Amino acid sequence: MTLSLPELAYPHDALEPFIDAATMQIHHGKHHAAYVTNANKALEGTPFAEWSADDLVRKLADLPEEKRGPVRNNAGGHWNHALFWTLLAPAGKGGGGSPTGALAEAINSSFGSFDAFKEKFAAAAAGRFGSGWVWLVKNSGRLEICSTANQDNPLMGKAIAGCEGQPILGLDVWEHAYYLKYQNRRPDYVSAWWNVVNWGKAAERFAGS
Ligand code: MN3
Repeated sequence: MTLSLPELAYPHDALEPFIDAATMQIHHGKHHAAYVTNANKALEGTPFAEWSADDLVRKLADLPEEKRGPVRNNAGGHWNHALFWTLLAPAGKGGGGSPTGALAEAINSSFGSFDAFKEKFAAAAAGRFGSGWVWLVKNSGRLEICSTANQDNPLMGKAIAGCEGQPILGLDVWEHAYYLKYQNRRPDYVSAWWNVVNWGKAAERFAGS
């Protein structure tokens, strides 16, 4: 089994005007596709080519040293993007609004309110220097916000990624995720992104974590 590029559950223009079609085409069809190709290339002919993306990111330390760098970047990139697409939905059709149920309660009890959570998450996004991701994770039963550099993710563990737990929500803050429409205005991209967050999917991940 090799890694493969997942189909999007919505057309490229479905997230307009918050995330534009050209960004979606390049982000999914070029950037994500390249992580898949490069991860498969790095693993070709090794027993690790049989591993799932989940195993590759969780068990990075078990890989031979010369494979760890390319797998961290490319299987990490694949894992992160595969999750990211599922956490987006067209505004008003599954995207935007606010969380409900157990996830809403957990956000309120961890951060005080949904608005306070959004503020803290946006601050983490603005504060990530260079390329990376911002996460809402469930770590030892608690919700936390943390961020990772490059294509690291919280499943890689604190020692590797500086952030750990089960990702409930993830936001790509690489420039390729927003530059065509927002140029250097990362905070505007983050504000727009709230309109297309698939809270139903995040709630499912929370319930299953
Ligand atoms: Mn990206």
